[in-house]
Amino acid sequence: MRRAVCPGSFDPVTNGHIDIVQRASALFDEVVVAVGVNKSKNRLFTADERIAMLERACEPFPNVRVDGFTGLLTTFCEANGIHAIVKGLRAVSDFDYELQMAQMNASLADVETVFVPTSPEYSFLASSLVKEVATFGGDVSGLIPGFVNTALIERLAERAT
Ligand code: COD
Repeated sequence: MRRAVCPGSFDPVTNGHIDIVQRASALFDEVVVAVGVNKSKNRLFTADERIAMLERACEPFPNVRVDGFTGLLTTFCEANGIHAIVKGLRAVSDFDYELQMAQMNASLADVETVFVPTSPEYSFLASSLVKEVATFGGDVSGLIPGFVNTALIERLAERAT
């Protein structure tokens, strides 16, 4: 079985993430979307919330499951029999860091990183920008699933009070 992981922070999941997961699901028998849980990082959504949002967003893809992981991604790969990491690439700026991580991961475990180029309509899309625009009242409803937009507006309103 060809199994791959799509790792990320997904704080929150965007249409750009979903596009990469969907395309990975067409290339591999099974895809695990792995949510990195790093307690030292200040996230807008908890790990459980991010996992729940991804599970809902990935419902249309039967060979995709969602999990959380702590520690090294390569440890998660080894524990799950995964030898392929799928990463989305938006721009050259992504490539510099992603290449470094790919080479480090390959030195740690028997894993290959597969880069999937972003679809042009998502090339500017990042969770951090979505949060920033939404914080100042901008409309990001076309960039994230509707239920994520609702959760985002609610969470930002809670934070503002
Ligand atoms: N179009 C295409 N791809 C996109 C888009 C878009 N619009 N937006 C995001 N992506 C891709 C990113 O390029 C990335 O590949 C993936 O989606 C996830 O993005 P994010 O921003 O949600 O997640 P990141 O980049 O913060 O996740 C980083 C990891 C959690 C994967 C990384 O930190 C990690 O592996 N951590 C575990 C600790 C570890 O093993 N460290 C050693 C690394 S060598």
